Amino acid sequence: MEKLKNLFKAKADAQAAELKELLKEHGTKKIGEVQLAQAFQGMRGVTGMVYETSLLDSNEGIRFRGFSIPELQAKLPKAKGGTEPLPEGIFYLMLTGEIPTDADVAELSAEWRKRSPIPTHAFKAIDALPPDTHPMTQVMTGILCMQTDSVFAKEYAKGANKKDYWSYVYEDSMNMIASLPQVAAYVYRRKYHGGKTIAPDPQLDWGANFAHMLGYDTEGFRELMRLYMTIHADHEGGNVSAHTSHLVGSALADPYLSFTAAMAGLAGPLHGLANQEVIKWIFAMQKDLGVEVPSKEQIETYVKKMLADGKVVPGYGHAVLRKTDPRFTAQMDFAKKHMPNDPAVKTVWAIYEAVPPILQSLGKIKNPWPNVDAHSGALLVHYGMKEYEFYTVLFGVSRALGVQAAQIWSRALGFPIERPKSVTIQNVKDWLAGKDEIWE
Ligand code: AMX
Repeated sequence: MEKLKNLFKAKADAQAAELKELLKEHGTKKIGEVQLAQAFQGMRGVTGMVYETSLLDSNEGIRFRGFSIPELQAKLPKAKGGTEPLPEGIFYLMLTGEIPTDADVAELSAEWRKRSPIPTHAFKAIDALPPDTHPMTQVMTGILCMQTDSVFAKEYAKGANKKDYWSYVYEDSMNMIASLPQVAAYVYRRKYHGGKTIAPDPQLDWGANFAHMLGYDTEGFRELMRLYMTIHADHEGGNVSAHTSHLVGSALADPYLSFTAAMAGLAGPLHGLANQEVIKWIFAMQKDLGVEVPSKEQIETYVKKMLADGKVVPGYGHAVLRKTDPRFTAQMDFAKKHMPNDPAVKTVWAIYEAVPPILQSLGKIKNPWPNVDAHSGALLVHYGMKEYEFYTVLFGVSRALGVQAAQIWSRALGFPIERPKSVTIQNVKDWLAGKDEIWE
C-alpha cells in the first residue's frame, strides 16, 4: 500500500511548507479570549489545538474533510450490492482529504487483511482476566499488549530521525486498525459465547469481516457495521477520546499506548459509554413500565422523575452540538429502511418526541437534542446483539480510524508535546485581588 503512504506524504509535505509560512506571517494573531469561567468549565469553547481530520459545526454537526454525513453516504464507495459507505473510505478521506475510488478502497481492505495478525500474548493476557471483566478493559488489555510490535517504539529506541516519525506512526496505525476487529471480536466471543471464536473471512471488507467474527452474518448487520464504523470514526479533536489520543501521542507515546489511553476515556459514561447506558435505560424503562413500547406520556412521566432524582437522560445533550446529531439521524434513517416496526427502535423514536421539550423546559441544558448514542443500541438489539456492555467497544474500533489518521498528521506536521497552563484557585484569588500575575 505504498500508494496511499506516498499520497499522504506528498500532501503532508505541501501542508507543512504552507503551515511554516502561515505561522511566520500570522503566528502572533489572536484567535480568541479565555474567560475565567472557561478554565473551570472543561475549557469549553477554548480553541487551543489543531486536528486535521474533521470539524464540528454546532448546528450542522460533524464534517469529515468538509463532507457532511449525508454527503459521505452518497460519495464514499460501497460494498457490492450495499448502500452504506465502507469505513475504509472514511479513513482514506481523513488521511488524504480525497474521496477514494472503489479501487482505492479495495486496496485498503486488502492491506488491512494482510496486516491483521496479532501476537499470541495479547490473547493470553486477555484470557488472564476474569471473563466478566468489562469488554472495554479486555480490549484495552489486548491493544496494550500489541504494543510489543510497535514499529514506532522500536525505531525510536534505535534513534529514529524525527522527520520519519510519521512513517512509523503510519505503520503502527495501519497494523492496529487491521487488528482491532479481531481483538474486539475475540473479547465478545470470549465473554458472551463461551470462547468460541470465529476465524476472519479473507473475502470480506473490514466492516463485514468484523460483523462475521462477532458472529453476525446477515447482510443487514454487515451494512449496519459499515455505517456504524463510518459515522463513529471522528468528531473533531476536543472530545475526550480524540483529545486523549492527541495529548498522549504528543509525548511520542506510540499509537498502541495513545490509543489505549483514548479507549480509557471513551469508557467514561459521559462519553462513549453513554451508548450502553442508553439501551440499559430503555430496558429498565420497559421493565418498570411493563410495556414493550412506552407511550410518549409514559416516557414524559418517567423522565421527569429521573431528573427529579438527579439523573441525566443518557443519549441527550452535547458539549458542542446544538441540534439533533446527524449521526442520530443517519441511524434513524437506517432503522426506517430496515426495521421500522422494531420495539426498541420505536421506543427510541418515542423518546425523541418526549424528551427534548422536557430538557428544554429546565432552562439550563444547552442542547436538549439526541446525540449519536441515543440510537445505536436499538439497531444492535434488533440484530440480536443485546450485550450492551460491548457497545462502547464498537464505538472504539471505529474511533481508531479518526484518531489514528489525525495522529499520523500530527507527527507529519511535527506538532510538539502538548502542555497548556493550569492555575490553582488561590492563584485566581490572588490575581483577582491584584496580587499576582498568573496568565503567562
Ligand atoms: N440529562 C440531564 N441533565 C443534563 C443532560 C441530560 N442529558 N445534559 C446536560 N444536563 C445538565 C448537566 O448535567 C448540567 O447540569 P448542572 O449545571 O446541574 O451540572 C447542565 O445540564 C448543563 O450542561 P450542558 O452545558 O448542557 O452540558 P455539558 O457540556 O456539561 O455536558 C454531556 C455534555 C454530553 C456530558 C451531557 O449533556 C450529558 O451528561 N449527557 C448524557 C450523557 C451522554 O449522552 N453522553 C454522550 C455524549 C456523546 C459522546 O461523547 N458519545
